[in-house]
Amino acid sequence: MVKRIKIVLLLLVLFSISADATWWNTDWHYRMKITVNNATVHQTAKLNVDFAAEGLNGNLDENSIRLVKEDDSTLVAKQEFTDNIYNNATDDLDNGKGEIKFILEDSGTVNYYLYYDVETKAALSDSYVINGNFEHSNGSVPTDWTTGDVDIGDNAPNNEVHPLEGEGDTVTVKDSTVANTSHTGEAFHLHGYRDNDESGAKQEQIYIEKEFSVPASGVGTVDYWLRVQSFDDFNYDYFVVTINGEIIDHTKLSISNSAIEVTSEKYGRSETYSDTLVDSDWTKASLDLTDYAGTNITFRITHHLGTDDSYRSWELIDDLEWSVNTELVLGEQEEPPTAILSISKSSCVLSDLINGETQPKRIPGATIRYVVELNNTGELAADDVVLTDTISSEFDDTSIQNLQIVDGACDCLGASSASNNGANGTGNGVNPVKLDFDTILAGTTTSPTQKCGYLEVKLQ
Ligand SMILES: [Ca+2]
Ligand SMILES: [Ca+2]
Ligand SMILES: [Ca+2]
Repeated sequence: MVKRIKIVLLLLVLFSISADATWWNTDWHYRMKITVNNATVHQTAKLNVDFAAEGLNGNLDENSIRLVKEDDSTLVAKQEFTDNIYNNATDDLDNGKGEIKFILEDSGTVNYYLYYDVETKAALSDSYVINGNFEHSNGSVPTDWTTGDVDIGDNAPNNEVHPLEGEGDTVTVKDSTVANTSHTGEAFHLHGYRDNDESGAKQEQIYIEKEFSVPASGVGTVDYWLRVQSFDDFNYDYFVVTINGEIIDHTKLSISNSAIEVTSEKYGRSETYSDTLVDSDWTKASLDLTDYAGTNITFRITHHLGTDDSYRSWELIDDLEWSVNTELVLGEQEEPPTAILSISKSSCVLSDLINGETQPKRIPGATIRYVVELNNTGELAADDVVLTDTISSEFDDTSIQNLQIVDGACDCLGASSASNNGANGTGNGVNPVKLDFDTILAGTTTSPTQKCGYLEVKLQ
């Protein structure tokens, strides 16, 4: 009599997916490739990204953004995402778009990867930011800039990032209402004497400087936005730009603003000093960097004050950038590769008590071999694969034995009995059975990576 067997398939596969070289970090769920054309090392790559428009569902976590080199493993050393700037204008926070900037580390036509997520990630450390726009400052301290002063008297000058806590869009100085807003974004730098009178009878200097490397070619310009707010004129209080300590020719800064007088040596308020504030509004300075190609420079803006006790002057600075490369092409949003496992289970009769191994039948006491084949057709390896199967009551589960895992496809009748189940698997006579497949490497649809699990059990 052949007993009809019901096979209970309660297959539970537990596994984790391991990363490989095609995805920088599988904790991140999205990326886009950025191709940079005509790149030169040390240029500033700049592009605006609207993540929702690129297909992101959900709220972008601004802290998750990472620029990774083409090797898909190295973080770009200088990179930032500025949420409140988009297309060179102030943009809302937390709206899934903003400006990407990073310093190029390769020349030619090169790829980078922009990784991002909707899940919360830790922010990159301050050491990565460029902060020409002051949006990445640490409170009032302009991160990645250096500030200093010379021959300062008793009264403290301004030399910090604004707006400070509690400051509004305007402040009152000497009965004048004065704009206190950035060029773009929220933050700007202010140096000079705004909040205090000058110290008197000194040659005070208050500076801010930034060091950077000028590319060897594709040099372009260094640009910054400035706003002179001053009661004192050019002959007493003025601004001097130096590179590596040498005064530049200021007429080459291309400053075009009727409130500002520029000579080769300096710039400042054009109108003579008075009790009426002159505010130049935001104006752009731009200097060709060709003379500094391939060198590291220190770019310093110093406010000199022939100090008095009442005619204050100060300057706002924002949005410094240099050697900008905008020849960036954004690829499509990609999601990480995964392991794709498929399972098939079958059985064969090895022997029975009457016929032995010759044409054995599924009768009580027969030894049945079960085989479970796992195929990985995905681009990632599956790690720690453990398959759990409950042997039904038609079987004598105390007879479970010969659990083994073999590379390749299953061969139910051809395999030899053996035991090699892994450390996370079960032993003889244990039900449910756990087969420890360990790692199943990445495969393809046409050439899957296969492993076969075997076990033997007797019918009741
Ligand atoms: Ca934004
Ligand atoms: Ca700013
Ligand atoms: Ca003055």
